[in-house]
Amino acid sequence: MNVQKMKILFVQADRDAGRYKISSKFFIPSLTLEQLIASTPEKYEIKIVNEWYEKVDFEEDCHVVAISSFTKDAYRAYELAKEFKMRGKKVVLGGYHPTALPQEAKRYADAVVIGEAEESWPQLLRDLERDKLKPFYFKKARKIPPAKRIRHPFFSALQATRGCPYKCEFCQLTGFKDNIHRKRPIPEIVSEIKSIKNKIFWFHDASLTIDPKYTKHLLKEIIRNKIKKKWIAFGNLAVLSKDIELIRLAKKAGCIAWMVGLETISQKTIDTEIKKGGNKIEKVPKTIEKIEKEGMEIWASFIFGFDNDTPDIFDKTLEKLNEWGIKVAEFNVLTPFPKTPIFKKFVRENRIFSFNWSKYDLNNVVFTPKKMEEKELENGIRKLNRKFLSLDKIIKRTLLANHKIFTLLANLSLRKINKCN
Ligand code: B12
Ligand code: SF4
Repeated sequence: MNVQKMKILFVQADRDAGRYKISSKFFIPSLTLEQLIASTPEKYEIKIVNEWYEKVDFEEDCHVVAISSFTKDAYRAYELAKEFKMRGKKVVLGGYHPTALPQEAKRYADAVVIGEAEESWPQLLRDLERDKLKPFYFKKARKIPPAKRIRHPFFSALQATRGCPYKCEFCQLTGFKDNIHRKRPIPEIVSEIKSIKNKIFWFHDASLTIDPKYTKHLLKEIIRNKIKKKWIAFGNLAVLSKDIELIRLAKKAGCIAWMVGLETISQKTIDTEIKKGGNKIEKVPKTIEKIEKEGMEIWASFIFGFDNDTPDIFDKTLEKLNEWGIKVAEFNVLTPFPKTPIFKKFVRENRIFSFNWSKYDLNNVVFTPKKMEEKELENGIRKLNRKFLSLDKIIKRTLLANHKIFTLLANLSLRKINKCN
């Protein structure tokens, strides 16, 4: 491509583009875009549009359009690609959906980046400048650079590690070739945290408890450097249950809450269908107690629609939530994202009745459940949300929480997302 200074437009595609001005998503930054621009050589001119809260201008003055999409946003990404290609722009697609289905994505783009951008993206840009663009790019990142932050009103995000070794059957990461657990050097992370302007940040690691020795080292360095910021991280309850030192260090290092994938209250489902490394239901209440006693919160996420799930699973889950005193919880429909083991299983069993990707959002049922009707699954989650997220229950839980503002905001945003108003 023979131009003086190549201009790149980065877009985070959103199925619901234009529908929300200020939505709860606004409160969470897109680390994807921030890592992408961090991997872009300085010599290019860049512009960023996050469709979660910004509008794309098809007449934008640019040469290349780089679009990222989740599965639910795939059609929007393809629509954007078509519009920009019609206007003579080079279009590159990447992110979770193009990584899962690169051949599909290629039908709409000049090139597809499969997996991580750090090595592939600069290579693609070099090839583009020499008019030698290849259809597909795939290279695992050797080094994860600090994110280039897009100023965000409340929060920032970063990753200390990438990848996850647990291989849960429903998880998108399980289906990816570059899903290898890698840890960034601790001094780099500490200096990245220091550079963050917001007082609160999220660790977007798949799980910050995969290597407790590494995490404890990181936490000790955060404490030693007297960093006073607060943070939230994804973690594995089974690991936390065995490690009070990790829990205490996390609190001292600024942790407000752990987001944990409890997934189900059924041990049988964990053992036979999820195969997640070692979650033991009997240990859940004590672990929650320990974490709360040390001054942090738990944000638990659950999935419904497993083969063992019967229609009474919703009420039984609510009972357990109350018994365990969980303050924040989200409920998702089992979703067979392409390339995951569960997708392959459901295809083999001929149980997927909708390949309409815009429904792959953890709210719609796209497969035939084994022990309940499709509607029972959908309605069961809806009712559970209504009961758990009723205003009186939210207030009760908030009053009991260590972090009242966090608990209130998290519950209210889940209430809004799940349309419980
Ligand atoms: C943090 C997180 C969130 C955050 C923030 C998301 C964000 N993008 O910042 C929040 C809580 C908002 C969120 C919400 C949701 N999430 Co989420 N989330 C994650 C999590 C844990 C990390 C994402 C992240 O920040 N990664 C770090 C960035 C740097 O990595 P990356 O996005 O992969 O980008 C790299 C490459 O993919 C590549 N790349 C990406 N795009 C492009 C584009 C181009 C052109 C190029 C060249 C390269 C490229 O370059 C990047 C750097 O290497 C992942 C699981 C995981 N551990 O990955 C799930 C995950 C992404 N979420 C998922 C889902 C389903 C959702 C929701 C739909 C759930 C729901 N019902 O609410 C929503 C949708 C949000 C929306 N936009 O509407 C799924 C997506 C599966 C899929 N195929 O669609 C994942 C994979 C979880 C899973 N285990 O299955 N999520
Ligand atoms: S622990 Fe979380 S990130 Fe890791 S494979 Fe399971 S669902 Fe995916």
